[in-house]
Amino acid sequence: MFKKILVANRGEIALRIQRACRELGIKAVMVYSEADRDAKYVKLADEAVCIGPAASSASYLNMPALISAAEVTDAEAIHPGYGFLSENADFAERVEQSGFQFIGPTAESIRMMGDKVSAKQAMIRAGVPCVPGSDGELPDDPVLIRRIARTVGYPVIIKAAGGGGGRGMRVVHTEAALINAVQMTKAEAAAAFGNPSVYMEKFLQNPRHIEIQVLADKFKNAVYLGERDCSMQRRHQKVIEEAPAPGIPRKLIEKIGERCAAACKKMGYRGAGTFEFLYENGEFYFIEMNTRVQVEHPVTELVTGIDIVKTQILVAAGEKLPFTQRQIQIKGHAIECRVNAEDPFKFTPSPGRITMWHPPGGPGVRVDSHIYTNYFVPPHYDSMVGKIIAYGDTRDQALARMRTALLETVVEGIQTNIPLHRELMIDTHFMTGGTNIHYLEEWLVQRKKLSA
Ligand code: MV4
Repeated sequence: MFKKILVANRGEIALRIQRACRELGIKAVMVYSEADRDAKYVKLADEAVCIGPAASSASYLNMPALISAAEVTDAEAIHPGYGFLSENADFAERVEQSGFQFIGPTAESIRMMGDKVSAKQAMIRAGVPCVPGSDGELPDDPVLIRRIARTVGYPVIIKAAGGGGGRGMRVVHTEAALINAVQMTKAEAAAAFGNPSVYMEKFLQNPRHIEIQVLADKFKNAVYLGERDCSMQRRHQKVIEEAPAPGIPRKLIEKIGERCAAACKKMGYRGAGTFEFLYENGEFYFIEMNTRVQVEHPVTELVTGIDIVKTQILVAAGEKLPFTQRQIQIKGHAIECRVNAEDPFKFTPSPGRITMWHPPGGPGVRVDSHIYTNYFVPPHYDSMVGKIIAYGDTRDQALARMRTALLETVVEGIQTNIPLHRELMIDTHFMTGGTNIHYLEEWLVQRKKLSA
């Protein structure tokens, strides 16, 4: 096992990884930018290294600074967390070339999944169901593009191979709009991702976003840890996640989960990963794979009892997965509310000093957050300041516990979206379960009208 790991991230996930290290008896080296000097996990750290100024580009995205920090502290491995360099294949490669273990999949896997065209082709080969569309990159010839769109059927969506997470996509409803849309998306993709390659899919109008968590080791063992429903999102930012997904037959989840685990074995995937699907009319359609630990991993941890971050570290160190698929059982229900430092109506960021923080507690309540009374939320990074996760035997119990947790929570000095969460936890459609990816944005439009 590793003796020392460098945590190449900040905020709640840096603290989460530090906690996993402590549990494993591993020393954690924390890195921090000048804006994160006063972070709790920095004060609590075995060792901490300043890696540069506040701007991410000069600190958390600064590869030489991170690798130097690992060298001077004699760390053996680097955990990238989520965001920043976590899905950067070049970083994974440089980490390994510098003699450190990257806690994640191989650079080759990251690269393959980072290119959404090659990811989809790998899934088709592995028997994972995908959204019908172009097989691979779109050709240049307008005649061929129109032929593909007719076969797929309108509406279609044009997506950049280098995109993902909602970046570089365009919906096309008619043949008249097709060629221009393809050209525009290609031009934007070339500018944004340095890769003009685009592909086409049938546009699904009212899907849910369901994702499957996987874990794999270096010996081609792979398991799935059930699913998460992440349909409650605004502008491609998830707001609420839960596990299991309401109303989806267990047998269907098992079938798709088995395919995901089989795909991991076939690809030689290792570490934690997430297969993202759209779910519509009882069918799953793969869209993307994430090769990192995700923000919403706690809901899966609560319903499986498996520590995903600890397992990431174990398998990176070359240990075998400490459980088999048969030993994984989904028990109960978990819901996560992301707490953002933002205006709960306008969504403008609200950084600044937290003058009072009183976290919730009690049975089935977990709080993953690095904040404390007197903490200054820096304006330079993502507005998420923590997550409140509620667990119950049933979804109703998890919801009841979440309502109580949100009632107990006090954050003063900055604005947060906790009032929004309090409203959503008593919304009849959300309470029923199974709302689609458009629900929250439509709900926000209605709320605005009612308040005007
Ligand atoms: C789609 C789609 C409908 N049909 N693909 C957006 C994020 C990226 N991961 C893929 N996305 C979508 N791809 C087809 N063929 C609708 C979306 C989409 C979406 C997906 C998941 C969660 C929220 C979303 C919000 C808008 C659009």
